[in-house]
Amino acid sequence: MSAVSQTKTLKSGVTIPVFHTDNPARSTFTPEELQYYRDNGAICISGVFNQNDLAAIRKAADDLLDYCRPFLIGKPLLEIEKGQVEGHLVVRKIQPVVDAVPMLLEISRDQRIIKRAAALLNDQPILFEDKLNYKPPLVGSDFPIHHDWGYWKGHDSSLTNLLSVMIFFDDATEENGCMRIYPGSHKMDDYPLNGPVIADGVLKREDSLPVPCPAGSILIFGCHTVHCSDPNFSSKPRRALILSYHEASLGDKYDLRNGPGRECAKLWYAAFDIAVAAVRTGEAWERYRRTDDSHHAKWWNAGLERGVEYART
Ligand SMILES: O=C(O)CCC(=O)C(=O)O
Ligand SMILES: [Fe+2]
Repeated sequence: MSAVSQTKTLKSGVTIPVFHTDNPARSTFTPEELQYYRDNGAICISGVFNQNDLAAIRKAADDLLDYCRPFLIGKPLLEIEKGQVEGHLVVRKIQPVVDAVPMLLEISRDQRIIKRAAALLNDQPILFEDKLNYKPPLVGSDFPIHHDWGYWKGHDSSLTNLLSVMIFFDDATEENGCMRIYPGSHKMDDYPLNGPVIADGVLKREDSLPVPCPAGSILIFGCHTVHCSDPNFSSKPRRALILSYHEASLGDKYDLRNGPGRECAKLWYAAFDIAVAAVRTGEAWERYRRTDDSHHAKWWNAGLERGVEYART
């Protein structure tokens, strides 16, 4: 069954429900939930992941950080926060993630997600994008006013009906930078863009609705739904995994979105490790340098050089 477990009334009088499920395995929507999604372009359902699931997802998020260590500016997969904590670089976001940690691939195929995404896409969902936003304490930065379609539309004109499932494994509150959405924005004609984001002055930040989501909940939103989030100056993390899907009828577009970056990251990471080991054991690292002038060689050599530099500091 489903019931609204939390409401919040803003000054404007708009109410944001968080629908709660006490039967996560059912993975379908009530007519009320479906209507809410169609009207607003986003819906939050709490109680989808239990405490055991959350422990496993938190471990996967830590494993992913370990996979990406050491944190370096310019390293593939990583976005680093501008602010540092006690002189250390802090990870803002990692993308893509399912290659690196098997548990994250499993979640992207979890029936609690897949069945709900299928119900809203009217087709089987195929993974298109996967990222983990760490929104770390004290220095977690904001996200600009945008819809994800602004980032995706250049790939393929058939990609018009994607949705994202955001899995919260920390409580997301107004204090630690919860998502903020513009209800109904998915029904608007094209907003003027500046690059991938909505152009300055078109929408006001204060008109967005904060959507606090408790750990274990999912926020589903369409690729045309405008959203943003505030910085995290609090002492608590606001981590979330965001999985985006398109309809199976389009084929598989994962490589269109991730292919080149994924290949380059694999080469860079492998070369980095080889160079670090070579420098530390006194082996001549230069023998690993590639001399062809291919795109792959460029990424391989960049990883090698960064590894040498890192091992020597
Ligand atoms: O994590 C957030 O607060 C927003 C993330 C987002 O909108 C994105 O990564 O496209
Ligand atoms: Fe987004």
